[in-house]
Amino acid sequence: MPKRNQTLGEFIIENQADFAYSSGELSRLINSLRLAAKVVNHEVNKAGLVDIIGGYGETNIQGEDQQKLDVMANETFIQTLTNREIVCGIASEENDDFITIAGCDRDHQNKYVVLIDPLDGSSNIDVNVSVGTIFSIYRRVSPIGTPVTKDDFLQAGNNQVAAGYIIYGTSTMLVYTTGNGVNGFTLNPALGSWYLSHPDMKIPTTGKIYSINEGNYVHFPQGVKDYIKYCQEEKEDRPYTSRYIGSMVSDIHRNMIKGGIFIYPKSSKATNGKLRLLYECNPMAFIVEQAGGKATDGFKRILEIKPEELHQRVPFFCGSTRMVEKAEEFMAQYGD
Ligand code: P6P
Repeated sequence: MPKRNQTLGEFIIENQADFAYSSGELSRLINSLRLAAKVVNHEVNKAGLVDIIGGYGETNIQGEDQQKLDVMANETFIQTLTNREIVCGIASEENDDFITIAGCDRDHQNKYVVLIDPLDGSSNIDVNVSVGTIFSIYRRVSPIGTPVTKDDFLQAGNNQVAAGYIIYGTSTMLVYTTGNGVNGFTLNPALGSWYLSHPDMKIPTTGKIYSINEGNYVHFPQGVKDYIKYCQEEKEDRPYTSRYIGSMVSDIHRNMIKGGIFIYPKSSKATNGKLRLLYECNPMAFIVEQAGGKATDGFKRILEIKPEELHQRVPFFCGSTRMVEKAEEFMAQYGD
């Protein structure tokens, strides 16, 4: 049973047996992510003081303007994971293709691949709103000691061995699962240590918060429009409260604690929605399901979707089970 205020290091050692197949590699992998998170946290928190805020002058494969912190975070996580020689491949929102770690085709026996959104919500950076990092970890499916292949990354979300997010907010938290529940650790920046502040996190089965960008209302499927009106009705348990930060990690973290639903649906402007399956929806879905919640594309479970492309997008309905089920009822009336 997790002990409140245990450090992350103590927690990992105590729960080593929980890491499926792990010969300590997964523990070392989580440890390297927490080191990178501290570096990124330091940069994010001082961004206002140095010339690191603002555009990097280039765009990523998503066609989004890369923010300087995006690039810094991406380089930090990739370098830390590479230096520690724990993984054999990395895929990132900021990189067009996956990265093969040198040596994984001969020297070392590394068996994990990591998929990462190094700084989610980066459009909020310049306005000082919380942003986050999201990571997803799989065992490779190609033979150990050979170069990684795209199939190592295009695995359904229910194959994940671990997933987590870091939220750089009023405090910095690392929230992750290895398939045995969800635990949240808060960074004490003075000591550089992470403390177990949210043991065994469970999302409320229902809630009163809905998170969706209603600016796109006219472009939504009818089922989404009907659900939004349902949330706004004057009834015994409604209207709900609308909260939308524009940083998925922040919106979902709030809903994890208070209960709620986050929806980024498809629309006539974005026929598969905006969020990426591999390094945004799958890890968040794994975490929310492990906390007792639900995550679908409005119809089917996110973790059962077989990926076709590294950067593919999916519609995303995620949060308190009862709320996701109610939204799905409206979606089912129209079938798309
Ligand atoms: P919109 C941030 O860019 C992000 O990927 C998610 O973190 C966030 O939920 C979404 O996009 C916001 O998108 O179109 O509502 O601004």
